[in-house]
Amino acid sequence: MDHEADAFRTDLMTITRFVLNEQSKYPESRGDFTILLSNIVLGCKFVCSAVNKAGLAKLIGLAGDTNIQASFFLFLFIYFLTFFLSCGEEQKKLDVLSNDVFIKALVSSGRTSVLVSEEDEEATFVESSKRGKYCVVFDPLDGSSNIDCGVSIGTIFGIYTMEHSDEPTTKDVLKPGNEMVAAGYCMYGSSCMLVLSTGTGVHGFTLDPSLGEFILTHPDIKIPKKGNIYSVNEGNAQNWDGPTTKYVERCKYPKDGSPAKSLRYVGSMVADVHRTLLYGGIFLYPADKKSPNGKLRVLYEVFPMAFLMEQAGGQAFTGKKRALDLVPKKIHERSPIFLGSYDDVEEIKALYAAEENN
Ligand code: FDP
Repeated sequence: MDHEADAFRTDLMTITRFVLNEQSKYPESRGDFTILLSNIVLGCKFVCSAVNKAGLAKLIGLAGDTNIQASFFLFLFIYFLTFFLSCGEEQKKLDVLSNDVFIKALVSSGRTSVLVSEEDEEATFVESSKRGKYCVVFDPLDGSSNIDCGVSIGTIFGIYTMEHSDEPTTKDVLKPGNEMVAAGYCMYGSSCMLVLSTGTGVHGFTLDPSLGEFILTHPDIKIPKKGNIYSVNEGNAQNWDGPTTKYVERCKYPKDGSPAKSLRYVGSMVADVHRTLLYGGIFLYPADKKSPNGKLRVLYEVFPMAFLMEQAGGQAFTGKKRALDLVPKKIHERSPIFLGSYDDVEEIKALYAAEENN
């Protein structure tokens, strides 16, 4: 009997219900944000489905091209040759497809004016008949070097409000991250999970594929105050500056008698930050001699993740200041980033402060 009741949980908190509940707290709200968000959610579902099918489509497509009358060895030769030749191509297609999906979803929402995507060199200015009061910065498929091996990848987004009704310009998104009204990411992994903050905590929703709905599974996520994992591309260690080198050394050989931290690094920002958010610890992509501004992009990687970290009780630091206080000058600007558990980020902040004092 209980089993049956479980199958009809129409009282579940879906993401739509959640956002409508939030909206009802602001009686003056006209539902614009709810409409925008439902379009972002739709984009995530499309990309999730495309990512899940990517590996399969490649195999089915190739099998369909193969003449089943051909000899077994010829079949194997063509199969593997085409398979390997198509690998890079497939990756590019999924990036471009995801970008198209989000641009279409955002423009058709009728609630956006300026869009900045990692995939497009220039910002997109929405035609006047479809304009709305929001600007969205996003990376449609972050961690793309992980697509072909099926490792978790994701979409990252941040939302700003337009404060005027003049012609939109890039100035509308070249604002400090602390002016964002919402940020989130969707991770396409063993499950599809959307993590969102509208400035009142961080909430995680898992896609139920049978319903096609994101269900609230992780309400009010709080990052542990201190963690025991560090996450960094240690292959760049020879080019790091003093404070980063010292910090990672301390993770491995703590001086206070505490156990060494574990290293976990997927190489997909969404996956690495998601684990950091849930388990605690620190994710770092520091500056190095080759990349003095680090690798990650301010608008659609650093800001949204920093926003989520702070909302979950953690911190995000650039090596010089609070990440959300940066004021970007260019839409694809980069910045070093250290984010995660409050105490862990505090430690790296102290090392940079000590260096500055010397
Ligand atoms: P990718 O190049 O695979 O798209 O900025 C993109 C990003 O992945 C992040 O998702 C990830 O955290 C980082 O780059 C990985 O960079 P490294 O390969 O240099 O470690």
